[in-house]
Amino acid sequence: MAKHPRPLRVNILTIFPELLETSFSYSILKRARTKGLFEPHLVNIRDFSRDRRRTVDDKPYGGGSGMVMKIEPVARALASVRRKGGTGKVFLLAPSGRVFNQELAQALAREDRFTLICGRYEGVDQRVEDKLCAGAISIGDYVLTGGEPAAAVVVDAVVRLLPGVLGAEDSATMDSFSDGLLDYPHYTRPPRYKTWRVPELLLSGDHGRLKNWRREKQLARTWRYRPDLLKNACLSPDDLGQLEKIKGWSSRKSRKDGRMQS
Ligand code: 9D3
Repeated sequence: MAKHPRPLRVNILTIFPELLETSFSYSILKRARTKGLFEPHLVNIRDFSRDRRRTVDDKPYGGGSGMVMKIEPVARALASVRRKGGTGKVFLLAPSGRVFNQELAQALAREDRFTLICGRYEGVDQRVEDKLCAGAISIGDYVLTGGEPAAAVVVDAVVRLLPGVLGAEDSATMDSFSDGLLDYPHYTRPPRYKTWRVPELLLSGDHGRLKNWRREKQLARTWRYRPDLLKNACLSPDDLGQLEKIKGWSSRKSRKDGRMQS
């Protein structure tokens, strides 16, 4: 851990700051704040509306259903952040953005600050993304009611990567995921719950067989749930042999279960 870790400052523009406050107040994120490693700064976009009703949305040009978030309150909220030390890179959270992943989380963890804008309604005036942002970020192919849960996801993934946030144990664990495969299954006591047993091999203390078993489970899970990951995974000749066996098992199983033609 660095001697003088500088906190990561994350500014979040939203019309529901309370919704995000709680997501930074538990567990590892709470500890990161206490340790001075993470400083969230929530900005209520509505505070930057100038009419009596604190309006932040309006009807879309060209018609259509739903409302669009206006640019002025967002631009003024950003300007206020700029006056108080700067925004860093600014991202709009939107379903049409670049899909968030671990690589982007790592890049953001290297910044000293960044700013997220949470959209609401059917969308945000496009000039916000085009003129005020470095880009737009989506967290995946499903429809949320707004950008706030997405901001909570981005912040969670980034903050746990900051030096000093996780213990040395966890950091070592992270290395074992860098091969691009899914994790192996985990078990703890008791060895038998009702009739459900922990795999015998895990109780045996045979480290050689344990290592092979875990690797095989990683490969089998990845093949089953995320075959797309195998294209970029770091695989040894042994892994490739193992994988061919797994594929054989799963195609025979599929025929047996009637999920395949032949
Ligand atoms: C049919 C048009 N809809 C786009 C899929 C409109 C729309 C739905 C939901 C526009 C905005 C939203 C609110 N979603 C977000 O603000 C959002 C989001 C998401 O819905 N999915 C994944 N990532 C994100 S980041 C922000």
